[in-house]
Amino acid sequence: MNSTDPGAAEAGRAAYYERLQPHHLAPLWTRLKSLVPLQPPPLLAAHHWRYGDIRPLVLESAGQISAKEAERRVLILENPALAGQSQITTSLYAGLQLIMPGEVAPAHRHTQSALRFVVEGHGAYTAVDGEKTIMAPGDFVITPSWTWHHHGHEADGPMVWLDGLDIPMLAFFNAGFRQDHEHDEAAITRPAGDSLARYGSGLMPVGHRHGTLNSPVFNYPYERTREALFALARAGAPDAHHGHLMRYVNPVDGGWAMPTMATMVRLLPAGFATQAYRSSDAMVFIGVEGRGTIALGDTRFDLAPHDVVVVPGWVPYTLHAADDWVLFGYSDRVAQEKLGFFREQRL
Ligand code: 1HN
Repeated sequence: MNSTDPGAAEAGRAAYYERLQPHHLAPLWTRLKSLVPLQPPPLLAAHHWRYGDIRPLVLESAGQISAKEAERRVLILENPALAGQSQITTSLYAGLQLIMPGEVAPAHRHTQSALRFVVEGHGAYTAVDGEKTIMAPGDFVITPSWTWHHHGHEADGPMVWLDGLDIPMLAFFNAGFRQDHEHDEAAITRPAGDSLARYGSGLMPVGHRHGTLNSPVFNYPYERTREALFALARAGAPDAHHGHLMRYVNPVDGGWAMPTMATMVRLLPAGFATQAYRSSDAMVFIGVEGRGTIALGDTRFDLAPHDVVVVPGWVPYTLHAADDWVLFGYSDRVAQEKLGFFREQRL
């Protein structure tokens, strides 16, 4: 090969690469810069689901299939850049689940963890690991990995909640397992409110030995969350980049409530606008109360309550509250932190 002739060198390399293929070998040097990018490439689209637009379609699903037949009657919120992949971000899943009076979504368990954020309705319950909790709008409920869970609805009217799961994360590790319970309803072994009394009241049983990375509290009622947020707003100024931002906490160790999904809620007082912020975790937001705007570059999403927005990681965004605005969010931040590569920047 003539090393001074670039054309010949190129042809020589191409032939060499072809001879590598049957041996299942590949040259790193053609790929290194994309394998190890300077910063996260734009794999996700930012997107806004207006609840007012999609609610009729969610309710219509009740006429299409029962909760029992569906197992979980859910419309998946798919990132437009990941169509067909059942993902809202590269690591997370989101969906809107509907349960109607008298229905049961049968018991199963899986290694994927789930969170619920209640959107509308009253009287439905979820049972997790032997305890039922009646859910109300704004409640944040967790279903830890490998815990039996089913849902039921013994009151009236449709009930809708947002499901967040770490499905793509488990798929990445190829560590997904599921087991279907032999009965539609798993046994209830503890009274409603038991875990909140034991672990969610600033108290804990002496000698409690905790065997999981999840919070032992599995329903964080909105009534309490709201009271805390508004008390904070009365007590002091909001953070310039976040507003009054709080995370749901595991009372055992003070960490996040779940090991794979970070969950947080914030209040932005009416008229307040944040400074730009970015972080390496893509965020899924859902409006709770009031209205506000999420702005990324030239894109502005005006959020009504129950609207869902996904913001890709490392894209600067600002929040602007039209009213006193409560916003729930989840991301894979907790996993990124534990693995040591989470980044954030206040701009
Ligand atoms: C699941 O078990 C639930 O328990 C919701 O409500 C959504 C999406 C994929 C796989 C399992 C639930 C799910 C899910």
